[in-house]
Amino acid sequence: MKHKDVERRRQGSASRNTVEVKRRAIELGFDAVGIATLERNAHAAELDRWLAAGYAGGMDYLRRQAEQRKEPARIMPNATVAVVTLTSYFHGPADPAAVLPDRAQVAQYAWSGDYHRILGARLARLADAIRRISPGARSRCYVDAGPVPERDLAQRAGLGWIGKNMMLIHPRLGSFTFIGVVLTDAALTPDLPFDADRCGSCRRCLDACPTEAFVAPHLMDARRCISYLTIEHRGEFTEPERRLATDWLFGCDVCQDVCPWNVTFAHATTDPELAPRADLMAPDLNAFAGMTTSEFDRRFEDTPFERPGLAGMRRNAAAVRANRTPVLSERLAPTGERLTELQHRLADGLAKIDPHHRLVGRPVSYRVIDGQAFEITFRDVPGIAEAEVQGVKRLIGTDCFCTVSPQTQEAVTVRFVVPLHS
Ligand code: B12
Ligand code: SF4
Ligand code: SF4
Repeated sequence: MKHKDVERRRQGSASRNTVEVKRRAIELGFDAVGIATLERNAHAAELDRWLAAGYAGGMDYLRRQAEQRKEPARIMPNATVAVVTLTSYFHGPADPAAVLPDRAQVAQYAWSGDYHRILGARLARLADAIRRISPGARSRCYVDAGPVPERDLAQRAGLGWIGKNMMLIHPRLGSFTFIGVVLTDAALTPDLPFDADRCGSCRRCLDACPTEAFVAPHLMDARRCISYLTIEHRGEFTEPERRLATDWLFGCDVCQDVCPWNVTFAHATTDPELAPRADLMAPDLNAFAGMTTSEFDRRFEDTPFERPGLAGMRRNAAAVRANRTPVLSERLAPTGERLTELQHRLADGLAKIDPHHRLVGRPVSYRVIDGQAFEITFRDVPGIAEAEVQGVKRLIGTDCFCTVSPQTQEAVTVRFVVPLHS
């Protein structure tokens, strides 16, 4: 047989096998699947710059794995392609204002049992299917573990683009998805990369981040990211870190919650294995303080809370509690007792007049303007009623004025300015 015919046959069988592998992946419950080549990561230089700038904080494993992330072909000998899957874990728009005062917010990806186990088992079944479809093929499965550049591979597999918030966004599923990868030496036909950038001029995610963690589009200082602080950071928080953690007990969804591709297109998942658990969606803030390790293991074994462990969850809960009590910044010290008194009044009063957490738990900052006035700014407020504004003014108890300005389509910034001279 001529070389050309052999090649044509090989390609024919590769594309038949590819169709079959994709069909099987959807049957197994993945929401989307694509095939990526393993050529050098087009964003290798960005990864180097990111690491060199120190933005990875204490995530030393990212430094150790950098060479493989840049050259994914080095991860598994003889691997030729990555079968990349997306699984939506979106449970619909979350309403932080609905979280009760003694409960705290958790990022949606952690609302169900451990995705490493659930998707790991699904990927193992997909690897079995690949072996059956392409006899003798060897595979390795990864989900959020190992030196795999998952978002880059997903983009290369045609599954979406990398948004300004660094999330892989699928045009139909949005960004609340887990990426799963099977590296394999089976002969499969790669998809075309998703080359379009559908963020356009939007920058909602960058503006909404409560900690200003984005240095620029596609560039995050993880040390300022609530997700890093509450999940990956080891040890106690410093005072500035504690403040950055704001009102999140575990992870953070703000830069995804505001994204139009989630707001408009994403649908809540019906995946039974990813059904939300009430004890994970909004845990009792006070439960962790007195919990023993064995109780924690019994209740949260096989959940994402295992990553920070009991010590980390205790630290996070203490930070949320402290952040719900407005604290004057040190910069205000010279203005003395009057401000301290105002702070106490706000701390005690807000909890009572603001049961829906319009202001309590929102990122808050304080500033003295020219030694003349004291400005209190609440960000990410999901709307505020005139009665609530009047309530705060009464708490402040002295002449002050309030401005409410739009921050995003869903959130406003509320400022109270209090004259200091009288
Ligand atoms: C370390 C890590 C984190 C860190 C750092 C996050 C970050 N943005 O890098 C922290 C702890 C902060 C984190 C947070 C979260 N994470 Co995380 N995380 C990872 C992990 C393990 C490695 C990512 C990494 O290498 N980061 C370093 C950066 C530099 O690399 P990168 O993110 O791959 O980015 C590449 C591209 O952005 C590209 N690039 C750079 N510049 C440019 C410019 C342009 C124009 C383009 C197109 C591309 C591009 O180059 C980079 C390097 O190759 C991956 C799993 C994995 N193995 O990949 C999960 C992963 C990225 N995380 C995930 C999730 C779900 C989250 C959270 C949503 C969890 C939460 N709710 O709290 C948040 C989201 C925060 C955010 N906006 O990114 C998912 C993302 C799924 C998706 N659809 O994108 C992943 C893929 C895990 C999984 N298997 O599902 N995470
Ligand atoms: S996860 Fe939260 S803190 Fe981190 S970048 Fe997104 S909005 Fe900012
Ligand atoms: S919020 Fe806007 S800029 Fe950010 S990822 Fe979504 S579309 Fe892109």
